[in-house]
Amino acid sequence: MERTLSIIKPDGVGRGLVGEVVKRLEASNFKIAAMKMIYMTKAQAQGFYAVHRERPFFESLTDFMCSGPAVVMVLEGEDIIAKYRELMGATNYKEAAPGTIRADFATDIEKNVVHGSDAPETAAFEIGYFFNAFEITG
Ligand code: IDP
Ligand code: MG
Repeated sequence: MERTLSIIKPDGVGRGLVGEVVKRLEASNFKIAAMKMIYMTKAQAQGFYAVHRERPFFESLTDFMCSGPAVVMVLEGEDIIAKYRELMGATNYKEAAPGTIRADFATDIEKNVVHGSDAPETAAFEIGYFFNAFEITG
């Protein structure tokens, strides 16, 4: 049993893709254990993406993440980290497999609609960053 953090990024929310993404999660039988809409501050985005602070795209990425509301979710299930990353597709939508969320909807390597944790340790940090235990229905 594993948990992962999913974010529908501001481009996804702004373009009206919340329903589409949630539909794909449910069609894959992924359990949504928590969900809410947030509007990140710059400091919150910088803390969330702290691992990328030395990367050239950090400033632009953190501006993007606080450019509008986002939907954060906790997904739960066996091997859910890998399964959700497969449903999302590669970071660069041009390299994402056909039928994945990013291949179908991303417009840019940065504006790629969704986020998903990449390992159990990062998932634990990312879930705790946005949710307290009472908000996760399990
Ligand atoms: P991931 O979201 O697939 O895990 P990461 O390498 O962790 O990809 O990068 C985090 C986010 O930073 C990406 O989802 C994307 O929005 C943005 N990003 C990654 N690489 C680049 C880049 O080369 N240019 C601009 N933005 C990037
Ligand atoms: Mg990542």
